[in-house]
Amino acid sequence: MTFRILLLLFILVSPFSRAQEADSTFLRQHYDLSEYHIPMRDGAELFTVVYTPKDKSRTYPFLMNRTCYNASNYTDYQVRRYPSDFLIRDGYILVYQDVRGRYMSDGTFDNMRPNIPGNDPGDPDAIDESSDTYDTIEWLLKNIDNNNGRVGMYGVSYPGFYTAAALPDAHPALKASSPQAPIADFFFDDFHHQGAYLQSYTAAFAVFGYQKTERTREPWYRDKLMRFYEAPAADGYDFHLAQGPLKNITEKYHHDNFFWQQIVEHPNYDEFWQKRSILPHLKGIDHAVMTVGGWFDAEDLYGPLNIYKTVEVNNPKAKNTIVMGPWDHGGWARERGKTTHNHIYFGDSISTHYQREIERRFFNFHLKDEGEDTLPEAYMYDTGTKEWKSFDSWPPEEVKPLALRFGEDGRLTLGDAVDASAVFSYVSDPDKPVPYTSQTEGLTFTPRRFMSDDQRHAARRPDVLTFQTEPLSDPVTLAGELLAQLKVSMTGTDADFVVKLIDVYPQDHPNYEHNPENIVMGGYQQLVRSEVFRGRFRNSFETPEPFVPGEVSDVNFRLQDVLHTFKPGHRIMVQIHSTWFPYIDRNPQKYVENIYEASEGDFIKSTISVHGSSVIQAGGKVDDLSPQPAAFEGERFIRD
Ligand code: PG9
Repeated sequence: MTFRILLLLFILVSPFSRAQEADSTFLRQHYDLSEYHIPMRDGAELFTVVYTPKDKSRTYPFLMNRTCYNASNYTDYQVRRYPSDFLIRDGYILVYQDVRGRYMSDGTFDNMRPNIPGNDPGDPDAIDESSDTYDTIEWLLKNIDNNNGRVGMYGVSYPGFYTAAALPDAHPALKASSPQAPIADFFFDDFHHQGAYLQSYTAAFAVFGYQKTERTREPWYRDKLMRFYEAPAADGYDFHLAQGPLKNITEKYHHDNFFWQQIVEHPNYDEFWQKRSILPHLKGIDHAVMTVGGWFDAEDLYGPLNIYKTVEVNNPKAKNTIVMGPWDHGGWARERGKTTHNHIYFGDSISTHYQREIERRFFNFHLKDEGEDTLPEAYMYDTGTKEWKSFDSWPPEEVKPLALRFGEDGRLTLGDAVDASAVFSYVSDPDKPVPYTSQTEGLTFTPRRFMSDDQRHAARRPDVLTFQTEPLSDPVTLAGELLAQLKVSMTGTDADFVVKLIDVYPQDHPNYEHNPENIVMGGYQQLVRSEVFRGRFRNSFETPEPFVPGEVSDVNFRLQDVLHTFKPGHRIMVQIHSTWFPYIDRNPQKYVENIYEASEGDFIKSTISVHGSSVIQAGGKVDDLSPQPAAFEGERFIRD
């Protein structure tokens, strides 16, 4: 195997650190390890690893992590940072379970298995992640000694989804849930962002698109994953551009991948996706929920923000809180001493602070009646001032949205109306797409680093509109939601729109001390928030529509929330463009029914215009003018 493949496997099977070795030693000294096959109501057995404290003088709550990423990774006294060292030492019954259809568990895997409302233990056909969790908890309470009758759940990423998926019709013993970087809806998280496909995820499909044929502790899809890495590719941009249309990826890499086939067959937000969103089912929750996310999470940012907001709206009885820190995907579970994203330094031991002062207190209070419930409604990190801030609501009710408007000569103004008759145009060429990173990177398993990356490479391109304020005389804090309200026209009949919010450093800004790549910060254009929107969905995610050439259309879409203070001397910048590669697949810009089946000849240049009456609403709670994803529940479609 080449070094690259070994490295990928090493990344997939997370490396041990000294701290983890310490965990392992402590676990061996203080915990007993057992493995079980727990029967579900339909007879399927789910493989479950359980660590029980040796000290039988007291009882303990359960702390459960349900995963599609191999519970056997947590056996042999290796728990790999899950949960934190603090919780391990406080004493819990630690539970790790392969979800249905994965590794050592029985059954068929279904990505984001649809929730079936209600819970009838006597109905072996109504199976979902909620019923599997319910049956598991019932079994644990009856079969594991020294438990105190309470259960906590946590999980990062897909396991974060399984934590959220246990919330509807939850078992009464479930008292504390912490969905962390949870997926809420694969049409808006991970594989898609608002209908556009993340081409940077192409390799990841191998992990989720093949059914295993037996109980196994090893990845059964490894040969499919390696298809993607056989030919070393130093430059992911060139590699993906050389693939041409997505249908070539189907033929070359994913011809036998059931999940990829589902993606291709469901390019619009139809029942297939609607049934897999967990958001419409987050009701009837009456226990504590702490949702955790990272402001620089390139994989699941829609999920934590929308799960928190949906629980808040639908469940007045739930003790519902959100924590958002300066982390990338799951960064709070790793302590590297100096907390940085890329090379942007945020402070020391921020993950340890979170683990010790936030997460540990949350579980100990709700599962052991220890300590006090001091967590605010929203504990959010300001990525500009680099400090934690507490809010009584999120988005903060006291904040009114600021209007960012576009003027001639690349001016961005705050609040003033500018020349609505102005028109800003660029020629978007899918054969020369805007790179999504300033660096050359190889093939990613999933994108990570770009979320605070320098944007000067894009600002210098003629197919990127760039607007910026004068250097600020006073600090400007954007706290809350972002809505892009674009008025657009084009010569083509389809287009994507990428909007970026950027913090421009003064030319004389010093370099960061902790800066191993020696990146020059003078004039740095730090990405604060970005989002893509596939314009065909501007009126409905279920029913796409072509644009009429030359006709001005409204394209309104949400970027994910921010908490960022732009300091005096800095500038606020907005960039707008229509390709973002290979993070996002290329829109042909000639409307076709299904972009996954587009041919080379469908890809055309298009002159795209953004009109001066466009505006970005920033901060607080914005008018939600973006198309609302329809909710499927039972036999009825519930439209917001
Ligand atoms: N964000 C993680 C992921 C999902 C699907 C493909 C690749 C990564 C996760 O949610 O586990």
